[in-house]
Amino acid sequence: MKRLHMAFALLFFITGIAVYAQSASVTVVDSNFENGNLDGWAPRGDREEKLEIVKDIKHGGTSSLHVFNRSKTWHGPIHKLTDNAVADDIYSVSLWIYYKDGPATGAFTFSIERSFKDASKAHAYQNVTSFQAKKGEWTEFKTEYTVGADPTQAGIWVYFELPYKEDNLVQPNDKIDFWVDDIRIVKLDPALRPKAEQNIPNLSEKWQNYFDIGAAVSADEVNFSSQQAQLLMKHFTVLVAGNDMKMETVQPREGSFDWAPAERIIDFGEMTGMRLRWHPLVWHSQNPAWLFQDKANPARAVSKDVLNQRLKTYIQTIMRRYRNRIESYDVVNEVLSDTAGLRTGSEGNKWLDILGPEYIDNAFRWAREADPKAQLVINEYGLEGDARKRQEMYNLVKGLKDRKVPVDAVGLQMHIDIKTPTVQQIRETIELFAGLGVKVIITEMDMSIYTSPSEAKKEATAAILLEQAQRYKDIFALLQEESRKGNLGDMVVIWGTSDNTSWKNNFPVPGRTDAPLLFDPRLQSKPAFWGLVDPGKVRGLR
Ligand code: 9MR
Repeated sequence: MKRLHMAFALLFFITGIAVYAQSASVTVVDSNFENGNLDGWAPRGDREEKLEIVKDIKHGGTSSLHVFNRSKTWHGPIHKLTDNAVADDIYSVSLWIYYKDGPATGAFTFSIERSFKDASKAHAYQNVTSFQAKKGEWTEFKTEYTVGADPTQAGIWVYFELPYKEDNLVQPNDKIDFWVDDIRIVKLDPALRPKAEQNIPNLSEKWQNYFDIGAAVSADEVNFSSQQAQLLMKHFTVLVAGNDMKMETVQPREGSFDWAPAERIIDFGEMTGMRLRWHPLVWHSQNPAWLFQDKANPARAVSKDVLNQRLKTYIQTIMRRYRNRIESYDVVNEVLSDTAGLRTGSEGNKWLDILGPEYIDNAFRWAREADPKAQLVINEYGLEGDARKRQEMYNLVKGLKDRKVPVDAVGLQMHIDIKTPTVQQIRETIELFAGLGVKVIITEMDMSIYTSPSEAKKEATAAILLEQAQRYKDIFALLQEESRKGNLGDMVVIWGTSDNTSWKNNFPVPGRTDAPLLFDPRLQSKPAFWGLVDPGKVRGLR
């Protein structure tokens, strides 16, 4: 009997060591503020806001951290995580938050600040996620942050703030005090990181007779050692940047091109044999300020001649550089208004106001001149469900064709939701443009589980994921049919890989998480994925 006990004790001891040795998670921050000091938390920015330990309001124990005297949305507490950021490290974050003035529910944002090995380089800021708290109640908040692959980064800090607003737009509700408590940040054991599944079918292989399937990514995701990269290499055969090919990144100052972020994606694509798209060349959004300003007097708008020159130089610098490497370009993006006609300055489009509608013709002509073989795309959202916008795109493309402007394809972004548009509307849209002798390609597909901004945050339940899978399946069946008819170009691009990377999280509603893609936040295949590769594996799919 005794001996048996000893044997068990020994066994427990050994397994204990094994478990201990395996779990290399490291607690980096463990702040309950019980010992009365700030524990490494500091006010960020201009140090106008203040931090103090208080005892009247607390979550656990006897004290919490009170943040007060805030005057900017970004005033809040900050804490250093490391001086040496290591790509793919995952920090798991949990904390409790409280506020007592302002709206019944309030959004808070969890953000990251990074420094660089080149200490003279400005720090980078990244909003990781937002979350909702209820007035007068302690709310728990949990998230994970994965360190990106940027080889130039150095230190990382975490901070909490309110959703960003320009300083001159700050309202009293943006300046409220808040309290935080029981903050725990753990650097996860690499063994606990999400792993891309290896023994599942390859998405692209399944559709290869019809089209390639692409993904929008960020430069931070294309690190060969990362699981995100495993997912890309296994399932996708086309790559595009979600943001890193936009002009604010590519040409931050006139004549000074920063190719590095886009080229991390391009290099990864070329090394792994993927086809490449560029998004976008001409857009009204995410442009550098200098673009529309007069050089000598930035308070004045740039002249038509100079802006035309800037446009031509931009298009041709990119397309000559990547000739025979990038196959497909969104030459112009979102040129249609949400109400009528072309998008004007009142909807943010300075191109039209300064250059007139011929900027569209010129952009395509300059693009063709720079790379005669590239596929030139006019990219737009919402054509399927909006008959007016669809017809206006038809008229626009017909005009381009009549004037012999070299447009090859209409890009349907397809940021759709779980109910609309109908498969029939998508069919009509594809066939309408095919009738003009241009191809249709799908450029930014995702499928929100919400149908309106007023819908409250909800769990992606099994029933919702099944409904989503059914719709992905039905739409791809249509795409297959349209491909057979010769109406579709040979790329279908999904706007992200796993749900945690989607722009739909926190947009248009801060704190609302969405689930629009084919893989879940832990990189596991969702029913929607199975709907596209092997529907028999999902019970309830028709
Ligand atoms: O996915 C992009 C997101 O990360 C950016 O915050 C957003 C800013 O405008 O742009 C997103 O991508 C857009 C694309 O460039 C054009 N079509 C709509 C996409 C979603 O907004």
